[in-house]
Amino acid sequence: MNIVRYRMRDSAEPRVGLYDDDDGVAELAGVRSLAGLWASPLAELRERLAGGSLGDRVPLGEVDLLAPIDGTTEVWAAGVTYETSREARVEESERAATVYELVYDAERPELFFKSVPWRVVGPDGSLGVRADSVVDVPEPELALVVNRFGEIVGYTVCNDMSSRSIEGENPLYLPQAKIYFGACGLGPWIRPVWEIEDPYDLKIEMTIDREGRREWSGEASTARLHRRLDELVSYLMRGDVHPDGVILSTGTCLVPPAPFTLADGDTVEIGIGGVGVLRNTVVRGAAPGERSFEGDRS
Ligand code: DO4
Ligand code: MG
Repeated sequence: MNIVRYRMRDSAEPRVGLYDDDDGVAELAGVRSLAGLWASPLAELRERLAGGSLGDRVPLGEVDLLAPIDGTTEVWAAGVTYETSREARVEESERAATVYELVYDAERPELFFKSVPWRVVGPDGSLGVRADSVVDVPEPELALVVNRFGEIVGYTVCNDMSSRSIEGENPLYLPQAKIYFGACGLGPWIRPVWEIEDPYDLKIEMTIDREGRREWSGEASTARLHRRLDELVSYLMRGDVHPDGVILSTGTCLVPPAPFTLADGDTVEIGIGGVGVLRNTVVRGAAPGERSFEGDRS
């Protein structure tokens, strides 16, 4: 079972439903938003999904999947949670390398704000690359869906798009390297927590295709995560509130090495075993005004 946010092709109204390989997509009656679901404790959510009344089934190919986030649910992200990421930051930021070494082993993890829902790019949407950046990569990450009580209720795939050139210049430029139009991909849906046996044993794969050729590919596993998932959530929730729940991306385990940089038209596919595959294309360097607005402020 997967929790989906979607639109029928003949309607602008976002819906919330369940998707199963065999049965297609069915609307969850009476559920108006995902954010509303994250207001229930985990046990209640599970009962609600198991016993919820469902609308007619529609094949997946007949709906448009939307980014699985709405309301005031924010996306946050953890950084330097895999050795691969620590090494990549040290390499890209000669003058400030020690901050990354320190944070990898520090008790408090690096957590940063990533996106509000309307900026999030859903399945098949266009990711952005800043016009003032020269080295850019996608970051394939397991993302946790956390309810307002701090319980992990599901998993999804996040692409934490990053400008390595801007971040590498100075770590204080992190928000500019990480938060801009088209910088956060999310989807294709949410897999409930009770359906994933071991979140520390998930294969993460990423491919980047350019003009019909494979430009880069890599794979890793959440087994290499240097922190516990509940530890990351506990730091995110302490001293703060998330009434509509929160999505917490858990950091990248794959970084295409320099001089690799994304090009306009690249296709990025990120697959996480048991969770799903998120596929997007890249628009490089276009000013927001030159791009069609695909976000959703409902
Ligand atoms: O420290 C900067 C960001 C790191 C990051 O996004 C990651 O490790 O995934
Ligand atoms: Mg990241």
